[in-house]
Amino acid sequence: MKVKEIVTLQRSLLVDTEKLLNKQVEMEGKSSAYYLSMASWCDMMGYANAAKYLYTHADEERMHMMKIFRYINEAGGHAIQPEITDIRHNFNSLREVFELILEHEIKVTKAINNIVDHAFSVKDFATFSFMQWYVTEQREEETMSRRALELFDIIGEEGVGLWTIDQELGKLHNASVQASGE
Ligand code: OFO
Repeated sequence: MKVKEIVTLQRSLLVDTEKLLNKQVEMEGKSSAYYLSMASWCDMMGYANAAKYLYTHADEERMHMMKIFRYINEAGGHAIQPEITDIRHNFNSLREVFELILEHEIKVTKAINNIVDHAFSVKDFATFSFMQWYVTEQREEETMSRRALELFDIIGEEGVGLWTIDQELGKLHNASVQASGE
């Protein structure tokens, strides 16, 4: 009997779904590493609140990764610890950091939607239901990233602008921590 057949007899998680979920594990792991690297750059540059925001965000991304990781194994699959490479360490400006975050979050939303679409099409309603948490989370993360980026236009970067933006990022961080603790 071929490996694929054995797998099908012992679980309802399809091989294709497992592959997509493992790809998402990698994406969340990369997000965590990416935000940790950005946090370090912000810290080094003296943007203390932006750093705090990003350290927390990096932890959250690891939590996102682990939720899927455990789900794969609980469903009878094999969660794969991803290779994390090609992480950028230097950035041109604080604004660039937040532009990259929004761009990245939009990519993540597309990947999540793709898994949800796949799960529905193969009638894997357990995975479909499990992924709903991520759908909601991505909506919140995109909104948050957009709010952060808007600060640069609203406040402006001249004079004490960057200092003020960093203060506002601290408030955004506190609001998000409070909301996730509710
Ligand atoms: Fe995992 O939500 Fe951001 O990337």
